Amino acid sequence: MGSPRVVIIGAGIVGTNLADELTARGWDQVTVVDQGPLPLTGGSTSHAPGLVFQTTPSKTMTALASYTVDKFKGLDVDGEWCFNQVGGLEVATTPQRLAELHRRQGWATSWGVDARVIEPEECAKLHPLLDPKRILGGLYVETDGLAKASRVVVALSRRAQARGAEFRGSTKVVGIEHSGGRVTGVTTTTGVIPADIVVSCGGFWGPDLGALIGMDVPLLPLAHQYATTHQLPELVGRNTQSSEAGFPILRHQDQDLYFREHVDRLGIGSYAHRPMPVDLRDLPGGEITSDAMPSMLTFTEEDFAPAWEKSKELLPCLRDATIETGFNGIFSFTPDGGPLIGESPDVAGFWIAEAVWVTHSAGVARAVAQLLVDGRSEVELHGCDVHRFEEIQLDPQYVSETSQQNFVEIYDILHPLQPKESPRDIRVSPFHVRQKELGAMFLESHGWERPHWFEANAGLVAQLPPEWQPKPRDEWAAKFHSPIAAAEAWRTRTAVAMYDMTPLKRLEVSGPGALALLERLTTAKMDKSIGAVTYALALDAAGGVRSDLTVARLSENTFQVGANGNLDMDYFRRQAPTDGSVSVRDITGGTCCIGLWGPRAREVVTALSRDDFTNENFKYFRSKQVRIGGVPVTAMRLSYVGELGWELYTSADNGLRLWDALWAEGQRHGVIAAGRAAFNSLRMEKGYRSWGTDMTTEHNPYEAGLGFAVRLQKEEFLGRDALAGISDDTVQRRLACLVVDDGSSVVLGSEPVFVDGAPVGYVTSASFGHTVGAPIAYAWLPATAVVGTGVEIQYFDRRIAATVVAEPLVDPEMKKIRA
Ligand code: FAD
Ligand code: THG
Repeated sequence: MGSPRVVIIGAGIVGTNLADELTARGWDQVTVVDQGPLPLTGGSTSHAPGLVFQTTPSKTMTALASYTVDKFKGLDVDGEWCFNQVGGLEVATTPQRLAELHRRQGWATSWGVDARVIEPEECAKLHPLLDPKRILGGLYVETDGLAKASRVVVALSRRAQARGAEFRGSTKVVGIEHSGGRVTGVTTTTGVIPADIVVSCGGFWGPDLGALIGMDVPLLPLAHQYATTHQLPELVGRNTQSSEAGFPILRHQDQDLYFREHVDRLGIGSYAHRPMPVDLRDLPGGEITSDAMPSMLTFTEEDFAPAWEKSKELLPCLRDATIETGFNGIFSFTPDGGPLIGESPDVAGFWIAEAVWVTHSAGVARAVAQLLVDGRSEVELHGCDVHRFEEIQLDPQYVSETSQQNFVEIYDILHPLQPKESPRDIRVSPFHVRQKELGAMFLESHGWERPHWFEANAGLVAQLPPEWQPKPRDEWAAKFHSPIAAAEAWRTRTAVAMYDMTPLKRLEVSGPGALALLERLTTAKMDKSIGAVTYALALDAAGGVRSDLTVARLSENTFQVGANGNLDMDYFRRQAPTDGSVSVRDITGGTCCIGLWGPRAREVVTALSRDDFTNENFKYFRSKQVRIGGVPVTAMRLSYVGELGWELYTSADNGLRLWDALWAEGQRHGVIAAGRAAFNSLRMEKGYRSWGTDMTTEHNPYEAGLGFAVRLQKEEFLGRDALAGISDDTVQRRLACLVVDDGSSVVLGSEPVFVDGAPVGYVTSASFGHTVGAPIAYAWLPATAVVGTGVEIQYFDRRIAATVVAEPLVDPEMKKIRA
């Protein structure tokens, strides 16, 4: 028994890296097939200018890029470079961009990449074609540079071949073979290649390859312009044919442009043109040759004209220059800009790794190799997993519209709360009409419209006691925010509020095998009485937190799982036994939920029901089938905002009636509708983590402050073995709660945190804590940063003093919530 037989479709930068990573792990039965000739197949890689800028808002994407840099640096082909570490420079021509560069410098610092914001003169010293008078400053990352993608594929295919991999060019895959729900091989133009695992690394052809087995691949091929000038006198004699470039790669995001040298010419990439989606059916068929590359479309000069003018403004030497060549090159865009990694939901062993830039290619390939060989990637992948999307987001029209918007916004300054412009209103809860009547300000998430605050509550701000009065925020932190959130938090803590919890992912896990499945996949004891609700973690094999869940036992064999997203659905479905003893259903859309929370919540439900909501007969973390205002409801006594109250679930058709009943009765108890802004603040004050932001698979439960949810007495559960020897006392880092010293400076998340002047961690979530009257933040810090430690948070170009505090900040004795 050797290693599994793997077929990789696509010999571009991703497929070739994957062959290298797999063979490096001892998998030697790897065949890479490509429809085009080798090594230049005619895909996006064949002509990619290969700029590698590592800095992104995402920790994962930066980690994938940094690995690519490290790996490519160590490669060569017969002594010729694969990575030319010329550095990366992003310049600002507006004050807003300069501020943004400071924010980006913060991300780089958070994710461990050295970056500096520098003065115009220093920019011009590094890149003498720049006119220092035209810029306000720059962000310089010394370790960025140029990847020679067309050479990397040669270096890596040689290395993989030496370890036993086989590469076949001019071999088109026309079918995926499978049997009994497992992939068995691929059919090509030259015959069938049997395989145990098939990984599609087909780049922008991904949707076509996915279609061969009915898998949705939500990417859109878009053309992007790249032009090269004639020889520039300013560059003559600077570079050799082999070095190609010496100045840093350059980005001018204010005009959607980037630049690199090609010996004595300058290459210019532009995103400044209209989105140009490409229909794969329109690409010329026939044989692919180096002269007829399907990914290179004819240059449309008129689209480039404005970019050319803006280039001349930034780089004066271009004023007398002309363009020699250009093309409209095709590559992939996705609804949220992230890559697409994952296994088919229907055909086991069929994987995809697509919509990946050269920049992240080695990192993605390593992650996929680790998933295949070890079952787990060391870099956290939830933002890359193809199953992060909801069904509605897989629709080609949705993919097209959102991916085009991503193209347009590629270099824009985006606020963390920035809502999609379109499409909107595609998923609404049954309460949507009422929320609109109350002046809800909606933001969008996974297609759902979610109220962030309600203008109807504006009048309450004036009624706030002095200690609850909202404090002024800086312009950036005030964006997509309203002081009304303070009033909504106040009413939740002092009276009662209705929160729309409908978008919270809900699964029904049922059948004779349901209990055993949940016991195996979670850290808590699940064999409890009917009506029990349990907070539990799902861990991966290495003990990393892959989700946190609430599990309600509704009957002997029926459980309702409150989850974090579609990844949980995908995971449970995959893990369910194939014998039909467990059914896993996504019941989110067919049901709805109101979180009714606050000290007066009991008065409201009691007035509307004959059921018993007393503390004696409806305890904390219990659920019951009840009737409220005539509506059948599954009530669960728990609260993410940390107040007395219930999550009230009913079917979608009954939702509006339930809302209206609670609203009408609630008037006597001071009820309001409240939104996500207040919600997020309240949950942080109560110490509740948000999976994906505060903790991920990169963290174990003890580091995340969730050790209480792990029941080691339980015999077996996934991840248990990995926790041996780990406890609250042994961890080296911790998710810590910070309070900002000045009581007013709000940060927003992902900022670097300094202790004694050195960057040691980063903020996960942050908010103003209305109950405590100061901004709060959660941050990953070394375990040595104990309660009382003073830290600094970098916010743009400022340092904000904060202190590590004991948590939770509100109701640590659980008096309110258990009342
Ligand atoms: P590809 O290189 O397209 O490889 C996919 C392969 O699959 C192809 O070789 C194709 O022939 C093969 N294939 C498809 N269907 C089949 C089939 N049915 N059977 C067999 N084989 C098949 N990225 C950066 O990081 N930095 C940059 O500066 C940069 N600049 C760019 C500039 C331009 C003009 C363009 C177009 C792209 C740029 N990119 C850049 C993006 C980058 O080029 C791509 O994201 C990357 O090359 C994709 O690599 P890949 O291996 O996924 O795809
Ligand atoms: N409601 C429901 N399900 C959910 C969430 C929710 N699933 C996903 C996500 N949110 C899970 N997060 C939490 C976090 C904390 C709590 C509940 C869900 C919570 N924690 C108690 C505590 O820490 O004090 C648990 C106490 C206990 O274990 O008994 O309530 O919002 N349905």
